[in-house]
Amino acid sequence: MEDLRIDSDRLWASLMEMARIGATPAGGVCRLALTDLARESRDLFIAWCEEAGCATHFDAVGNIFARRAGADDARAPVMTGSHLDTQPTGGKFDGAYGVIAGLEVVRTLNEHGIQTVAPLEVAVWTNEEGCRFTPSMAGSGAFAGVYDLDHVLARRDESGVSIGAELTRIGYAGDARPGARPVAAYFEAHIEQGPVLEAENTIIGVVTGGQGKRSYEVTVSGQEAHAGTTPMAVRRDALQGAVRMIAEVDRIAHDHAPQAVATVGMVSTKPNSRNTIPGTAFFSADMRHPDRGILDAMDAEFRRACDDIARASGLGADIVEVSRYQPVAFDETCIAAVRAAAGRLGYSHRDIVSGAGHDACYLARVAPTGMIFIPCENGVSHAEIENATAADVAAGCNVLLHAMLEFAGRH
Ligand code: HGY
Ligand code: MN
Ligand code: MN
Repeated sequence: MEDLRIDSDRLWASLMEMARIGATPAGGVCRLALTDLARESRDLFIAWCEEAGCATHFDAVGNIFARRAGADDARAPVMTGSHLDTQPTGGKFDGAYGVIAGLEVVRTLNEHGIQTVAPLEVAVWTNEEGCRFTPSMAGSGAFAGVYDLDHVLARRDESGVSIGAELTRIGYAGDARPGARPVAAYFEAHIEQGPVLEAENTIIGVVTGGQGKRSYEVTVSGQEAHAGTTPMAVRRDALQGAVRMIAEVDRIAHDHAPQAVATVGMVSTKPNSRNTIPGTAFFSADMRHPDRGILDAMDAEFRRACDDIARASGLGADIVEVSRYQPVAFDETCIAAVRAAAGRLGYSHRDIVSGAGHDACYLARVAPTGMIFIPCENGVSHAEIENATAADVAAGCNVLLHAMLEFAGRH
């Protein structure tokens, strides 16, 4: 078994074929959750898995599970997977790599006639990115009991369309309630999406856990008025208030350097007219830190800053926290299996905490969980230039194969 390896060319070819669904002229992928492109990618994945002899099903939030029977099929499955939805300016690897790597594990075991004792499952989690619908990681969150099924189905995008309606429209509204079944272990392969592995010329990240995140939507309310006739002293300009609050988001992260990060990715105003003072402004805020206490302190500072600015400017500030998760530690036995597999396979490796959120962060609540990172070019992700090498893609998949085999056993 030690010399068992995946087929790198087959893995790369399937990754590139999947990347054609939603391909952008700049070389990226735009495949938002539950769109027609998402359906196309889901259909392709299911076709590949059924060609590989898997039984497939999907649950009530559209999480897909491709199951390869084990010799003792009554056992809880050893699971892997990730997501197929992308950011608007997404790349070929974020999410899709973990899904296709799981399929390649199945294909490799088929090719070598190897049956595992426990069954294997490859999962595709719904709405991991959280850009079309909030919250992010909604599918894995429903599976792990973080979110109630009805809460997820009722979430709406900016046009008012709900997750439930889109699942029905694209044919992925399953019957099975998410979760409520045992998982022996979960492993997820993913690009690091940051600069550490590449900077250290290291192939495998042995992920020990993930940092915490708090995600907000802020609505600042003032008063529309004429841009030409309203004296500065009497204005209640919602956008000017939002600008000062947004500056505080950045300051708070810098005050908690070097580990804190904070991002304002969405800004809009109403009526959004060049000669009317904005009566309403909206912005998102995303704050993260590996330490729970510091993340809570950042939250308190952010809320206080918004309230102080609103009061000083005669504005209203409504802060809605759309999602949060605490820093998570992965399972020691899964971490050890990843580290040992990387070592046996001769890959340079190092422990690392994930800066990004992943479905694994929620699976860790219901199953022993580990992750495998590989480098990405210049540490860039959530961008059309996102890139990884075929060699690193194959290395991560080989580690995934051997870590899963350690838990599933060979018949
Ligand atoms: O936001 C995240 O960390 C993930 O990429 N959805
Ligand atoms: Mn991802
Ligand atoms: Mn992502």
